[in-house]
Amino acid sequence: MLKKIKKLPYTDRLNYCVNKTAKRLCEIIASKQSNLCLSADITDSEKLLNLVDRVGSEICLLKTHIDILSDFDANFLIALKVLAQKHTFLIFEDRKFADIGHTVKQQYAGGLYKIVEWADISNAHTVPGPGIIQGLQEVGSFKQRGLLLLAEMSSVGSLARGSYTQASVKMAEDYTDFVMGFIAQRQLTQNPGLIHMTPGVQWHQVDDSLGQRYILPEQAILENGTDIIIVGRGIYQASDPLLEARRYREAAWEAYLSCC
Ligand code: 5BU
Repeated sequence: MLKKIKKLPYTDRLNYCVNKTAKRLCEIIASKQSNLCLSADITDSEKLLNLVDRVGSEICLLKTHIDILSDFDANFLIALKVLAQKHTFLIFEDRKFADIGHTVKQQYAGGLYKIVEWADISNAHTVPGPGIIQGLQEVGSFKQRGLLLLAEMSSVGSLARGSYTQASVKMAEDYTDFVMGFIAQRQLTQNPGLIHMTPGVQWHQVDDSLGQRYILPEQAILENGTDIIIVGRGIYQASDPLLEARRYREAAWEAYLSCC
């Protein structure tokens, strides 16, 4: 017998979000009826933009790995922003910052990618301690960005578990003006203002050959209590990515509604 986790509708949850990007994300989720994030791990910018234009109607959030693009230039970001406006989704750069505050501040604001300029959301490991949040916040809060903490990972043998995960939750609760939630495999806090996003979601596979471990969309939301599913290969490797994105969106949305 499935034990369902109780949730508030996103239209109510946004009232609990301290972070502005979290509020905006809740609004988009509610209006598009989509708690689906596409992980667009494509290395060619034109192909990536075509994919995003095709499935943009189905997603609330687009997750990028900007450093895997083989032909990155600033025009790509302009085109991506145009698509984000056209389809109304936010952009999440899955940068996984992991250094001391002083260094991550420079990585967030500068370098080739200037992530803070265009990514509404980014994420950080908690292994360095709260200084990583403070460093990123010095750059990000000025632009009202949101940060997700990596409290758990989807991969086999991940060390982000137990007391590490609990300490990450405590860190988030200490910085709710900038930290908007978690990357995790399940709900970690009852605080409705913090959003849980779960990667490693797919219907057709249980794992890949490099340690990725998949769960089903329904399992992620109904059993584990997450808020947003992150799907990559399950969508962009499908023969019809739009149809597949729509199926993931509908499944994740129905699952969430049934918890409300
Ligand atoms: P997939 O194709 O759906 O397996 O892609 C998953 C994406 O989520 C990929 O970009 C990973 O880098 C990302 N990811 C993950 O799979 N597991 C994690 O714990 C974290 C990120 Br954090």
